[in-house]
Amino acid sequence: MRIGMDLNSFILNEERRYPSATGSLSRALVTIESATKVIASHVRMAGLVDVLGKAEKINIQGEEVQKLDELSNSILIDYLSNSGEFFALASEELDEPIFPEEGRDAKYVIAFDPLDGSSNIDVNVNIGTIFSIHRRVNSDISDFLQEGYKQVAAGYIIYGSSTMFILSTGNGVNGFTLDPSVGMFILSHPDIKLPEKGKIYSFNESNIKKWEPQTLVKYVEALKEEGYTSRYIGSMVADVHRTIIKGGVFAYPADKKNKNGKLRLLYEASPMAFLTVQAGGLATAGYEDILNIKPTDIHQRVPVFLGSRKEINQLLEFVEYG
Ligand code: AHM
Ligand code: MG
Repeated sequence: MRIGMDLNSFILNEERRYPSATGSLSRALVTIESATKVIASHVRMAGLVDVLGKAEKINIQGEEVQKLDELSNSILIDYLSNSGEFFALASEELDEPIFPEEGRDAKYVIAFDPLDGSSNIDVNVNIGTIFSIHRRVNSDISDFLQEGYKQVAAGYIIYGSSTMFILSTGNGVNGFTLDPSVGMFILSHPDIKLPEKGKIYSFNESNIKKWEPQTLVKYVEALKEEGYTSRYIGSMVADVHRTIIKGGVFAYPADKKNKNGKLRLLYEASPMAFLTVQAGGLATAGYEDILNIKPTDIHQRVPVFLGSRKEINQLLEFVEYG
């Protein structure tokens, strides 16, 4: 594995490590790569869409202007369904999973958040796509209700000052940066490891009075005493990306209003927990490791605390869950 290798070559190299591999997962990942490159190109145009599409919401090519999150969802559904590599698709944007005709013999199911942090589009802040792949087992909706530790692959694409693809197939975490001049993701961050300890905490502190349990407040006070600084973008992909690179803690706790927090287990918490743990960090809901939670509903929410080992262990000392 060398810096500068492109994502496709990397995926094929990984496949070679498993002589019995059929190439299905590789094709699945390449499909995600293609779809997200298309999304990235639309994200780059986001500021112009309203301007170009003002006339009756029809854009310059005469197409109807779709909201970027809906568009991202349609692009992913289109690519993933047609690939024939997925038996079922579950999207944060859809009530029910899709079982594409082309995927009836496929080996995998995929859950995804097509455009996370979409409230940030209007202000040109980073947003992203998150995905989580499990093996097909029962050939029904219960295939999405497998624990997070059983993920075959997980990743996110961050549409930021550059576009990056962060991927784990259970063998560490690697980061690829899109080189727009050639349209390829290039390995720029091999074998990402979270620092044992960071300097940043990332919570929406405006909810502090509502947090449950309230012992969390003492935890954040302790971090402040220790000299931590605060960063909160409000795009999970961006906040988690910073946490994975720089260490520290990202959290979305439960609160009086959101008894299970805000973030979704399948589309957000579980893939991000998989990546964090693969990068040497920890990810917990407080009462249980996120990767050990067996989902009961495809849209269920869960409290999220993830980051460096020091901060998460400290959190577990402060916060008592009954
Ligand atoms: P979304 O799926 O509607 O975009 O919501 C998820 C986002 C996450 O990206 C982010 O971590 C969180 O919501 C921010 O929530 P809040 O504005 O309550 O702090
Ligand atoms: Mg989301």
